Amino acid sequence: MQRLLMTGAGGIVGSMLRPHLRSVAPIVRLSDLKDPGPAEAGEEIMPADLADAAAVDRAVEGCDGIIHLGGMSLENSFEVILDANIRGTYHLYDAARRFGVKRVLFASSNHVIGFHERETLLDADSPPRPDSLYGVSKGYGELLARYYYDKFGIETAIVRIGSCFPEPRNRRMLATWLSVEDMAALVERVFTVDRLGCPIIYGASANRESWWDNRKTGYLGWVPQDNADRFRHLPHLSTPETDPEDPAVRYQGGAFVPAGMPDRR
Ligand code: NAI
Ligand code: 15L
Repeated sequence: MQRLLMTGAGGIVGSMLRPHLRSVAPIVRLSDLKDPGPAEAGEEIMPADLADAAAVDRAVEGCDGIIHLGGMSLENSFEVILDANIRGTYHLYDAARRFGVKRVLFASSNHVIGFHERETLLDADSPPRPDSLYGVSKGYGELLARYYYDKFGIETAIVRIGSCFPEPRNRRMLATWLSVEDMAALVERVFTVDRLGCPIIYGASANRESWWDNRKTGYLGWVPQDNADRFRHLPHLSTPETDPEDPAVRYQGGAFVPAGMPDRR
């Protein structure tokens, strides 16, 4: 691969992943609404609003692979989600089709399945149970990825990311945490494996507590190495959760589950 596009490059995951991409492609094109900072050797900066089809075309043209992180990453109004995640992901895939991009990593989310209870072990074939409009929009992105694979042969790794942050932020993340090193190892597998197809992969480290089973994607050879347990001693992670019947504790989506509907813009 000669040129890899990463959308959402200025965000939390994009900023952490950026230094790990040198070994994946000689040229990395970084795109976002916001400034991801100056280009380093082997990098290009190309701002684009995902809602702007022409801008997305410019970002995608000339690239061989895409890591699609850009978009609204939390619950928000339908209008915001519509532009960033629904229109934006369509613009990205249709540009990929027209400019001949063959492989994509789509940052989906655990909030596609957030209404499953924690004691239910999920795998790639578990039914979606979104916990938010945000989760619904990621489910749409997953279907779009599947459609562009079946119809046009564009391969996508659909990664239902758990919680990708430098450290787990709460007790729930002892199960959902994904270290950037494990994410980078997944990126490497996605862009080097001979055949990718269109798998659904749960993006979590090898945490002792686990709600997700990735055995159906064992062919990728991705074996996460990190474990959130090394943070368990931290005060905010060692305090027991107060009420096991609290929906934020009972369901996999955590605080997204009981959160109210966002106001209309
Ligand atoms: P983030 O919010 O820090 O980064 C998203 C980036 O997308 C931001 O830099 C933002 O400027 C950009 N963006 C938003 N709307 C845009 C638009 N209309 N056009 C162009 N760029 C736009 O989110 P984070 O945490 O880095 O997540 C990256 C991706 O991974 C997101 O798609 C998120 O939904 C997904 N994800 C992240 C998880 C995590 O734990 N960090 C968990 C599950 C999914
Ligand atoms: C997500 O999808 C969000 O983008 C991220 O900010 C976290 O809230 C994460 O899920 C999570 O569930 O911890």
